[in-house]
This record gives sequence, structure tokens and C-alpha cells, in this order.
Amino acid sequence: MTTPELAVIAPCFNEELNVDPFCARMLAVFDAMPVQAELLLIDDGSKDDTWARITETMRRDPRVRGVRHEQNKGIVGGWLSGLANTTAPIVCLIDSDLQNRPEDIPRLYASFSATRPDIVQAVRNPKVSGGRLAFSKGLNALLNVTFGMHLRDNKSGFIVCRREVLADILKDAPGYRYFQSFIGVAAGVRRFRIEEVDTDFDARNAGESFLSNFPVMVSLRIFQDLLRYRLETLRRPRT
Ligand SMILES: Nc1nc2c(ncn2[C@@H]2O[C@H](COP(=O)(O)OP(=O)(O)OP(=O)(O)O)[C@@H](O)[C@H]2O)c(=O)[nH]1
Ligand SMILES: [Mg+2]
Repeated sequence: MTTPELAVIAPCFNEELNVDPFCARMLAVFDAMPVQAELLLIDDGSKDDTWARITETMRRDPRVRGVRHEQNKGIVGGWLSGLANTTAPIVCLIDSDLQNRPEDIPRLYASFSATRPDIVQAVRNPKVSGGRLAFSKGLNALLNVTFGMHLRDNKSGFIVCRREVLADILKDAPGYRYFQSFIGVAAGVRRFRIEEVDTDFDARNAGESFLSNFPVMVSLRIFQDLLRYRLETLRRPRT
């Protein structure tokens, strides 16, 4: 296979029930896309059969490539391993639990190709409301106010961008526990141009959610990360 134009990077943590349907939908999307693409599945130290599912899919289709973390490194660790294992010039980050729809990637990619912004960010529109949605909207508002931005889904990590853009953003990640929520603000402090595209956001396909409806401890830690990142980026010399 020649170097693909697009690499889709999907971290997987205990997603044994999601790997097969996720890959099937991703590969159908690749078949219909105008460019060559590859799928990087990062097994993030799963304790279930995620890696066995990944290796089985790799055997069936050379466009699927697996990377395995012996120990859990978190979502950002997964993104970094994806970047380190592809030479594709354009990358897409997506969850592997099918909350983000693989079928939306062609629209994100088309939007990226049309105007070449620094980042195309999916605005995730869930169909159900509830505690998690209120929490998410509150955090979105807080990120926007704190960083002087106006994104509709600031912490969405379903994006398409050039690989250098993602590598640059992730340079800020060390030391933060929830940097996966800071893609938007990290782009904002760099004055990157962000294009927003509406997408549907589904319920997790299978497996356990890691968060409760009102994740108090997580909220406190994200808040701590947010304050620290704002202070750190205010001290930075303007480029
Ligand atoms: N939570 C979590 N997810 C990870 C980790 N490493 C990789 N992932 C993957 O990152 C993606 C997003 O994580 P999710 O746990 O789905 O995060 P979420 O959508 O905010 O929460 P739930 O779906 O409700 O659990 C999924 O595809 C996970 O498999 C990790 O250390 N923790
Ligand atoms: Mg999820």
C-alpha cells in the first residue's frame, strides 16, 4: 500500500464488543471515499479481548493497523501512538465506541479539503438530554469564556487536521489529566482557524461508560487542568 492520504486514529480501551462493528463501518466508509485511508486502532492496555479483535481485523484488511499499549496511557496517549505510527499527511481522531459516526468522516474531510482550515471539528449533537449533556454544555461554556472563544462544542475530539497541527497541539498535553478536552482551546491559543461541522452523537454502542451522569471528581480535575492551562498559556510569549 502506498502512503495513505488520511489516517483515522481510534483509541480503544476495553472495546471488545465495539471493534468489529466499528471496523466494518469504517472500512465501508473508506471504500466510498475519494482518497486512500488507513485505520489505526490503539489498544490502550485493555483487559478484555480488544487486542484479539484488532489482530483479527488486521488479518482481514491491510488498511487496518493495530498498536498495543502494554499499560493504559489514556486517550491522549492513544492519539500520540497513532501519530507516531502513521505518515499520512491528514489525520482524523474518532472514538471507537461508535458515539461518533464513521459515516460523518467524509463530510469532515470534504470540509477540510474545501477551505483548508487548520482544524475541522465535529459538533456533537446528542439525541437525548440529561445530566451528562448539561454537564457537557456547562463545560463547553466555561472553556469558551475562559479562553475567549465561541465554539459550539469546544471539547470535541472528533476532528480532521494536518498531522503537524495535531502534533503541535499535543505538545501541550504532558502533565494534564484531561487534555483530550482541550483540543479546541489549544487550537484557540494558537489562533488556528477552526471549521465546525454538525454531526449526530449516538449512545455508546456497547460496553460500560466510565463516567456517571454527574461526574464530580472528574469535573474538579478538569477544572483544575483548565485553570492551569489558562495560566500557562497566558504566560506564553505571543508568536
Ligand atoms: N475513558 C477512557 N477511554 C479511553 C482510554 N483509552 C482509550 N480510550 C478510548 O477513548 C474513546 C473515548 O472514551 P470514552 O470512555 O468513550 O469517553 P466518553 O465518550 O466521554 O464516555 P463514555 O462513552 O460514557 O464512557 C473510546 O473509544 C475509548 O475506548 C482511557 O484510558 N480511558
Ligand atoms: Mg464514549
